[in-house]
Amino acid sequence: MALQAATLLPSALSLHKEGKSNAALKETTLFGVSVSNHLKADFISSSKLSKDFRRRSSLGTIRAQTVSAPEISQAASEEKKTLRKGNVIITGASSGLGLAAAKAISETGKWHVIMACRNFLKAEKAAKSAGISKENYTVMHLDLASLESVRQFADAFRQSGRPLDVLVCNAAVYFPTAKEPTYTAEGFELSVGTNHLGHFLLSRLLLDDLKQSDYPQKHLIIVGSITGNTNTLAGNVPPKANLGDLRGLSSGLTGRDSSPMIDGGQFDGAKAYKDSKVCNMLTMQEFHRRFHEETGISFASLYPGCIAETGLFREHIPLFRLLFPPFQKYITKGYVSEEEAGKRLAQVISDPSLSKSGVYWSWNKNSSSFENRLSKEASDSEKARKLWEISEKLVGLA
Ligand code: LMG
Ligand code: NDP
Ligand code: PMR
Repeated sequence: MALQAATLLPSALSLHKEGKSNAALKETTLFGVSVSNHLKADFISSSKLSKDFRRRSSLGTIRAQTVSAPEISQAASEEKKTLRKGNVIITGASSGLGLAAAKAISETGKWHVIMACRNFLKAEKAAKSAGISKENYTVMHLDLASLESVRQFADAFRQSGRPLDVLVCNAAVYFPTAKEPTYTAEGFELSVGTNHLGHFLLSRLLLDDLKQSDYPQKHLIIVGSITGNTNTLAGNVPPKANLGDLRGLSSGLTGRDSSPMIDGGQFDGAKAYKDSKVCNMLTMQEFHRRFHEETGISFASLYPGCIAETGLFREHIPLFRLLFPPFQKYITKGYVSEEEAGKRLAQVISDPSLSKSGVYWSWNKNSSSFENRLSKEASDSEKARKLWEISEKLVGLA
């Protein structure tokens, strides 16, 4: 792999088509940037922002509670109507991007976060240590590697009586060093089973709830990634994503009498993850085509930047975990902190200027969002339709 990656580099440099993306590896910035400047910048970015946020959100609460004069009480109740807290479910909010987004969005004071997590205790602890106020979050159990658990979660959420305004499919697993596949409760290869099939069922089950929302922001967000997009340098680091003709998926990804890989090939953990991200981006677009006009729900995906220190890399070799962050910071310049990535996802959740449907959002070096282009495969509508139909069968919806 090291050799493959190294030999890829010279040709890969000219592959960059990300336009303004912060993910871009530019020849000019590769060797020309002073490392010390970057080190300074990194040290300056502190937790100041979270303190500012907290101050703002507590002010918001006080203002809402102190309105008492009769002439303004009607206005206040009008305001209350429009200002009810939004409810957002974030899967995998117990670490990394999901936790950072939960923190960022709850600190606005305008959202209640349902942290949908497989490890209840870990999620509670994570919320506490991130400083998310009790009244701004609820932890609910969800194990995406079990379709039964997904169904139970959807039922339990409905029984809670909360309206649903935004669903964020964020959780993921990545097994870069696994020699053999592992499986979900229903026997699907674990990365595609969790990252795609679990989320596919969850989104389908909760679509009606989203539809009924009267909130200004009404979104289904599915986190994608640059590594699933072969129109980028990062997407060309082998093994590359490729769903082929979906023959492995059609056979159920069981690895027994059929392949555990979507394209029907040999098991490769890194490829399975990248394939699952392509599924995430295709699914978002298929949702958009089928349901945007009818429901008014906005469907979006995003690449928040390379968050090189999250739990996603927990299964990677220690050397990778050591070198990957500086590599992304100083060489590719694609690095973002969990805090910054969390703010980006929070933007897609609540910023009206990012409410366009069917979009794959990315951010440039100045942290400005833009509508990015997906690779040929990740925007293939015929493949998206086929993926949808096969996935429906696998999760028991058809
Ligand atoms: C594989 O491991 C798994 O084995 C496989 O199962 C699969 O999971 C796959 O795609 C997933 O990954 C990957 C393994 C080897 O990765 C690593 O162990 C580390 C890779 C990360 C980065 C490489 C680090 C390079 C050195 C960085 C130092 C950083 C510090 C900079 C800042 C200094 C501050 C003081 O695979 C690799 O990918 C390794 C490839 C090694 C080549 C590295 C070159 C990258 C540099 C890019 C610049 C290029 C310029 C070259 C030209 C020089 C000419 C003068
Ligand atoms: P983390 O590992 O930090 O977070 C992943 C989360 O998913 C964890 O909370 C984890 O739970 C949860 N999870 C895993 N399996 C399940 C399951 N079966 N049921 C419920 N929850 C589960 O990684 P990141 O924050 O990096 O990843 C978040 C998203 O961002 C992913 O979709 C990833 O593909 C995407 N992404 C990440 C990038 C990066 O550079 N890190 C770049 C581009 C996209 P637990 O805490 O219990 O392990
Ligand atoms: Mg990649 C612009 C260059 C760029 C960016 C933005 C990423 C993001 N990566 C880039 C370039 C390179 N990477 C290059 C040149 C190499 C060869 C040295 C390289 C290697 C590499 C590895 C081994 N990169 C990786 C790995 C992983 O194991 C990660 C992965 O593919 O997980 C599926 C990864 C990533 N690089 C990224 C991002 C965002 C990842 C994390 C994967 C994801 O969340 O989708």
